[in-house]
Amino acid sequence: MKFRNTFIAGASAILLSATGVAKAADSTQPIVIPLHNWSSQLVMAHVIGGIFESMGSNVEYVPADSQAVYESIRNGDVTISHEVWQSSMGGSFYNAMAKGGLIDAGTHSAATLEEMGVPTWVIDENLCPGLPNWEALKNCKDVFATADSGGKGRWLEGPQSWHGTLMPDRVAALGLGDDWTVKFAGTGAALWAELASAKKEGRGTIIFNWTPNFTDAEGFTFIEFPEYTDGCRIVDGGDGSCGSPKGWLKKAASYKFPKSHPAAYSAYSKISFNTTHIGQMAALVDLENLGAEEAGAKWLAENEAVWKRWTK
Ligand code: TMO
Repeated sequence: MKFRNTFIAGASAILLSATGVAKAADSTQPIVIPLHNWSSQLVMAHVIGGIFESMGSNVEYVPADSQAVYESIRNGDVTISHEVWQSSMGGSFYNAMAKGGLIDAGTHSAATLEEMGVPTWVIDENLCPGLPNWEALKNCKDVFATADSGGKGRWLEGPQSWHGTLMPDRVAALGLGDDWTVKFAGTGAALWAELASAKKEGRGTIIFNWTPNFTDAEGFTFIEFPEYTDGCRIVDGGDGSCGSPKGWLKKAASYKFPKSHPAAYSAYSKISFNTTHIGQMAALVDLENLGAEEAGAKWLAENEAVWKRWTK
């Protein structure tokens, strides 16, 4: 009996590829996928998890901080990070890579921007003449003042876990500190609630936002700040008076993933979502009010032509 069990286990761990070369099968250990606090990332977690499951892999989801996750991947607690946004996460990603244990598993085709901006109707109605040039902000703090902003314009940043003091640093570096104050939203959903209420009240609002996102379809205009250059941020030794980079969106993985799950890793390395795909994923949650898991299942069912080819 013992011999037979060992034999079966051994036999099932070997597959023959088309070229006739023996290949190890994927481990039955779960692939650990992190869950962060914005909608496309949560939906894409379930999309990618569903792709892995369709190939026979086991998957586990864990809530994770979007900066600390790269260290968790390096340490082996998390297997992948499927939305590495250059502007907000590039630093943590490269720091972990330099220490060893984390690999670059490729780049999505979507280009990204994470930046302050206004709903486009604010520009169409000329609430702050000169926008989207940032210098217009020097003359219209009153249009963006709120009950909690102490007479200054309110610059509504996302949750502080996304970029720390990047925006307060920028406001100070651009000499806007006397007129503008940065407030942090508690959640991504609070940003969308603010967009909706500002529109209803016909009141100007400036929020942190990004593309790809569901707001691309509604019209959102990013403010044009002094151009980003390598090293311009305070964390990188600069004075902080620059905007965000027009960036990439990468996929990170544990260096062990290609060996533990060769087939799943091969699919993962081929996954490339574009701006439309990512906007759809966010919209399923932020406009259609689905849960992330349900949204992921719906997206997979409606887009087999996009993802099935990556599993082959
Ligand atoms: C990382 N994010 C897309 C929320 O800017």
